[in-house]
Formats: sequence, C-alpha cells, structure tokens
Amino acid sequence: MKDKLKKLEATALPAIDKAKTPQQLQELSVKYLGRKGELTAILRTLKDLPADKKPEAGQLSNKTKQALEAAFSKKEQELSTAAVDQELKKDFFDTTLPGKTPPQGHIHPLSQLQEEIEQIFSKMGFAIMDGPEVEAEYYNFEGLNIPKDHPARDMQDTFFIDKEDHKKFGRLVLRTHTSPVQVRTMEKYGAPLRIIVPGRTFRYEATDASHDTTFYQVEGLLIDKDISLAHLKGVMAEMLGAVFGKPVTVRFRPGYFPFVEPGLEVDFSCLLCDGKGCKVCKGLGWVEFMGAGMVHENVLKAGGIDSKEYQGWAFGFGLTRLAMMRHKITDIRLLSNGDTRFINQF
Ligand code: FA5
Repeated sequence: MKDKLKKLEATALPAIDKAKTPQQLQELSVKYLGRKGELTAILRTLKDLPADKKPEAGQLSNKTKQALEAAFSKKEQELSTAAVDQELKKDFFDTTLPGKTPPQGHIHPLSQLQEEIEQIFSKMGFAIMDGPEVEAEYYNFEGLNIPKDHPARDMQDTFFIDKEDHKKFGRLVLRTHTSPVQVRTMEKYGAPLRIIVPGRTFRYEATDASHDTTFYQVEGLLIDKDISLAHLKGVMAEMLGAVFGKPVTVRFRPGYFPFVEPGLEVDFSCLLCDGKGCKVCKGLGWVEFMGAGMVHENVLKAGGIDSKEYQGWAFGFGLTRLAMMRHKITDIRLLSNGDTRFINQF
C-alpha cells in the first residue's frame, strides 16, 4: 500500500501541475479523488489491513490525500488568476489615452456677418426686426407703392405660393426683399422708428455667379423728425468701416424704387484697389452696394404714419453679396451648395 500511495503521488502531482484549464483540473480531481478515483480505491483497502499496520497506513494515506488536495487548490488558484488576467487583457481600456475629437461645426459665414451687422446697428440704437418669408402680396408690393399691373413689378419676379386672393392682402408669395417689414413695423409700432431687418429673400430668376434664387438682405428704416440723407451716409460709412476694419467712402447716385422718393443707388469705394480701379469694381473704383432713399409718403400712409410730421429713409442691401466681397468669393452659389470643403475655410 505504501508503494501504491507513493506511485500515485509521483504521477498525480506532476499531472496536476501540468493542467492548463479548469476542465482538465476537474477531470484529474475525478480521476484521483472522485468516488471511483484512484486514491479513493486505495483508501478503501485500508480496512483489510492487519490492525497493527492500520495506523501507519492511515497516516500515510491522509498525507497523500492532503498533498493532492493542496496541489489541486494551488493549481485552481493559479488558473483562476490567469483567467482573470486574460479577461482583463481582453477588456483593457486605457483611460489615459486622448479621446476621439468629435467633428465640430461652426457658424456659417453669412450668419457670422449677420450677427456682426446686428451688433454694429444695435450700438447705433437700431432694433432688430423679423418678418415672414412667406409674405402677403400686399406687403411685398402694394404696401410699398407697387400697384398690381405696375411695370415696376417686373423688377422683382417672385414665387407665388397659392392662387387664392385674400382680398386686400392678395396672394401669398415668397418675399422678394426685406422691404415688406417696413410697413409691418410701422403698423405695429408707429413713429419714431429705427430698425434693421436681416432675412432671407427669394427671386424667380436664372442663377449665375452673382445671382441666386435664395439670398439674404438687410433692410434699414429710420423714421423721425428732421431726418435727411446725410444721416444715411453717416450710418452706412460707420457700418462699412466696422465690417471692413478701415475707413470706407460712400457715394449716392440717383436710382428708382417705387417705395422711395428720391431714390438712390449707394456705392462704396472699392477696398481692393483703394478706388483706383480693378477687376472687381470693373475699373470704376466704386462697388454697387444697395438701394435706398427717402421713404415715399404712400408707404408712410400705408404704415399709418403722418408724413407731415415724420419722414425718414430706408435702405436694402444684399448680405450675401457683402459676404462675397469680404471673403473674395467669386461665385454666390458656393455659399449655399452645402460643400463643407468650401464652408470650412471660414
Ligand atoms: C431691393 O430689393 C430693394 N428692396 C432695396 C431697397 C430697400 C431700396 C429700401 C430702397 C429702399 P434690389 O432689387 O436692388 O433692391 O436688391 C437689393 C440688393 O439685393 C442688391 O443690391 C443685391 O445685393 C441683392 N440682390 C438682388 N438680387 C439678388 C440675387 N438674385 N442674388 C443675390 N443677391 C441679390
């Protein structure tokens, strides 16, 4: 029996040590210590030994059993630590690594310019107004002294939204300019007024490098007592100087818009050639900028303002064209075609 136990220990201990997985270890445990295991079989023969041999054989058996159990428990420990290590390696997450930067958008160059212009005019005491993009025909035309069937309607071809004629207000149109907000604001707040209206406008026309069907304008309106065009010149020089970061000279030429009298075209000195003449200003030294003029008395009347007591001026310029000039963009369509390679430059 002594020999058998020694032999068993000599084969079992190295076998346990070599076990690579918990399953292998379990199989060995059944093989040696299980109900039908090798050590169990030897222990069963203890009872058949003569009484004087029993104590020694009993002690030896216990030692072997303890040695095997100790080897099993040591191996079990080793394997479970290795399994945890393995698991940790698999799921390892280095919290010190720099994170992935999510793509970040930015304000569109047109909105950037609009915000700046709003701030410049706010400092001069102008309120920022808003109006509907889907407008009543009345506010887009008749209220601005452009009666139905008047040839001046051809200056701004529009998109009609419905055919229904809403009596005085006419059909619904996509506004062709921000000027409809003039009468809307006069009706709501009366005189005096000092407002600008930045917003989106629409025209039914063929597109090219400087014309789009959707573009942005900024309307300006100042109504008070003793207002002259000299105030307009000062306000425009102030705004353009702030936008371009250097002094800008403004000039007036006669122009026609049915809602102003007298009407003006306003130009500013070309900033690229300092007024000497270049490609951008077509050799003129001046850049066409906007329409303006003294508000027509019919428009004041439509807005419910007494033209004997109050007068004022209005202007409307293309915000999109101003942004083009500022960033030297040669095609207006680039600003709205959604190409992020272009837009991310600003
Ligand atoms: C008007 O829209 C008048 N409402 C301006 C006005 C307001 C005059 C108040 C008097 C008093 P005009 O059609 O010229 O005017 O347009 C004004 C500006 O809008 C132009 O100078 C130009 O910068 C811009 N604009 C006009 N059409 C387009 C277009 N298709 N694409 C881009 N910009 C345009």
